[in-house]
Amino acid sequence: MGPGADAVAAAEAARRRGGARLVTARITPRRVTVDLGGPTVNTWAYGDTIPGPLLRATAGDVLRVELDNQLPDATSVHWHGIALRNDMDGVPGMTQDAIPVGETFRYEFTVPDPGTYFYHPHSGVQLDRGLYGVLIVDSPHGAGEYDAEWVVVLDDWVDGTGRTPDQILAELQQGGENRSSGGMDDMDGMEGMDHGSMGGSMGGMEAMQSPLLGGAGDITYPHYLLNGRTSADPVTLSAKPGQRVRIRFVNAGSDTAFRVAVGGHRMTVSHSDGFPTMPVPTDALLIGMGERFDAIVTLGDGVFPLVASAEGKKGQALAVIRTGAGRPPAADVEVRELAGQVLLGTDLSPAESARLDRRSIDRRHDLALGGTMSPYRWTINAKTFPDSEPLQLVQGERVRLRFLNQSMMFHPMHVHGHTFALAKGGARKDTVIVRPMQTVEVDLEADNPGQWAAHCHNIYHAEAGMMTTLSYQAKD
Ligand SMILES: [Cu+2]
Repeated sequence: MGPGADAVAAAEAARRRGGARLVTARITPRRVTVDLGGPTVNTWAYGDTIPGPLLRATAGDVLRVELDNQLPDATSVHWHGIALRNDMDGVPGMTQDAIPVGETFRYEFTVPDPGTYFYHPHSGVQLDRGLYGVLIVDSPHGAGEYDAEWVVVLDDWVDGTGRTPDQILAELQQGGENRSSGGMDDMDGMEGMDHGSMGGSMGGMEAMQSPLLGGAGDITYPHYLLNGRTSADPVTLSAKPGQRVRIRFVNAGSDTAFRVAVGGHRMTVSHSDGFPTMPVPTDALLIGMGERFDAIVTLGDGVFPLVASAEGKKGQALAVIRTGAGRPPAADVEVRELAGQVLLGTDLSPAESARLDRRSIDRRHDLALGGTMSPYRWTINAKTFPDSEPLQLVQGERVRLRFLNQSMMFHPMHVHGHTFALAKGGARKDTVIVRPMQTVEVDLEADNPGQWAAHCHNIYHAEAGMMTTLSYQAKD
């Protein structure tokens, strides 16, 4: 059942309310020169800033975005986390043709659910340039109980510092000896490798291990950004002492999970991938690529660092929270909370309103995750996309997906067009970290017909094959 199927239009019609408000925007991806707060880089971005324009709508609205492709390459936009109509999902070769250089494409779809989302290309490794922006969908029933809101977008940055993401992917794929290993198949050859090869870009096992995630990434980045700034010249977030602030965290990184914390404070997690959770206080939060978390913080009086540490890597991004007098923190400030209690998405429970109804499972699919560094190849069920076997489902079914990580690298697995529930009463999510050798089961309601990508949100893994299709079949 393709993106042009009647069932896709019918699903959209069912979402569309009479008199729905139309929210319009125009986004122009193009080459830019951007100051990252220290380094100035030539890169690709959605306009003059990184992140790109903040889009905001209310659940039930129709979002219409004209995408004017001024890049030197074909592109597309994926509306990450939104359960939208399949033909607007932005996956070239699956839901649309790539938008050619110099042409425009109109994305238009109903936004069904409130929450924190983001948009980015689904073309090659373009996401690892400056091409990302946040989409906030407000509830028609009003905001929650907080005084202010901050959007905090995290990114790992290399573009314009001597190599492009495309060059890095090519280096990984050209491979060679002296390679570090993320894949099981390479385990025997790990000892004694020279990890200083490839111009220092590829991490060695020592440098790229996380006690929480195992293999923490394939790439060492020179910079980590918070709202487009390095820690050398960070953004300042201002509020008043005692205010309750909702922080909307988005990890737009391509190969880096971030551990976030606010110095001198605890955070109370309230949402995961847009959907409300049972509130949980924590010192720190681990955010995989493609994941979003909202947390409430009640602010003290003074100046505090908000730190996003590159998990298992060297470096951090920073924001300065200012509610009163005080000196700004140093770029390499150490925040005690980062070493405290760390929450992952798999630790959360859904709020009552986000619980998936109890139902028996109609269909099960296994997604075995594997890979090797040499050759650079990441697989689902031993296949690389587009040679993978599509996973079939039928509208109306309850489907259980089982992610079986058979590699020594973590994979944040993302499913398009649906928000799944972590099995056995876990939180609603669309992206979930699967740790090395871990199995994670998720359930989803097959209620959005079409052809949907399911892939690792490490963009290098996805490009090296770790992607498959959830393929709705016609009912007989
Ligand atoms: Cu992966």
